[in-house]
Amino acid sequence: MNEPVIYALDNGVATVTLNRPEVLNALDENLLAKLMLFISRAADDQAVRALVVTGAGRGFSAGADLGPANTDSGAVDVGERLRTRYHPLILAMRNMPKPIISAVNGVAAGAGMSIALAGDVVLAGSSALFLQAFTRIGLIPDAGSTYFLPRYVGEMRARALVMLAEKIPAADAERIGLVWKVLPDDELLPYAQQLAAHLAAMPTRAYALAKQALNASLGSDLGGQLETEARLQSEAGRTDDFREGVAAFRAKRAPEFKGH
Ligand code: LHQ
Repeated sequence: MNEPVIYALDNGVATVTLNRPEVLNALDENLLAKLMLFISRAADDQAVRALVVTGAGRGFSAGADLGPANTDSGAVDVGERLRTRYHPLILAMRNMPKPIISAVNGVAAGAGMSIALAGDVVLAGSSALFLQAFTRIGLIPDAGSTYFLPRYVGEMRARALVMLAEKIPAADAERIGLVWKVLPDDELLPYAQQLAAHLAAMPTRAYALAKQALNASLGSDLGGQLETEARLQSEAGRTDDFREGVAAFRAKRAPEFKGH
């Protein structure tokens, strides 16, 4: 049997590939369990300093697997499935103490789109599509989509994305702020890995702390957020990488960051 998720580590970059291409990487129990395992491994492994999340084949992920084992009523309480499988995953991605690049190589639908949006930098291939598929099958957006969408694209666009459930081409996704950059399809993965390699050579601890500050931002008032920045900056100011960054600046040389 094929592995539903492939994990590869190269030079500080972990590439996590969803691997059920015959169903556009639809998310079943097995895939979700493996994905969670690899995300946790990447979080804990000091050798990993940046991640790329992508899909095998022509899709990123078609969202929750709609096969009978996953959706037949009576067999599954969707809310419980979310709590046990999706929420730990989305939280682990947001709290990952290293940068995550989502390389959206094809359709990202439903909870597959939520997973893509949980990355820090979202890249898309030019033929990628984003689809809030949920209401098409009588569900509401989940796995973080109602959190991410208003924050990324604003309230009005979020509502239209959810209610119209149209396929949004990559170029439009970039225009409305769902995507950082669109690449030609065949350049997407090499670019994502190059960008991740760059991030892996940067001050990893500072990224972890910056993510904490950004995670806190939208639920905070200005005074509270300033205090959060000061608290986290105290920690950044004590890292070897901060000392190295300043020393390199003064010596007019390139810094050599260690990640701590
Ligand atoms: C699939 C799927 C799929 C299984 C394509 N499952 N096989 C829900 C429930 C439980 C817990 C938690 O959360 C959720 C939240 C959600 O994620 S709800 C949203 C679920 N996803 C969808 O509703 C999307 C369903 N898929 C589609 O609408 C289309 O497949 C898209 C627009 C993604 C792609 O269309 P096409 O490019 O035309 O491809 P296709 O439809 O021909 O799909 C290719 C194959 O993949 C096909 O199998 P087949 O044997 O006919 O070749 C599909 O049946 C299979 N597939 N999505 N979610």
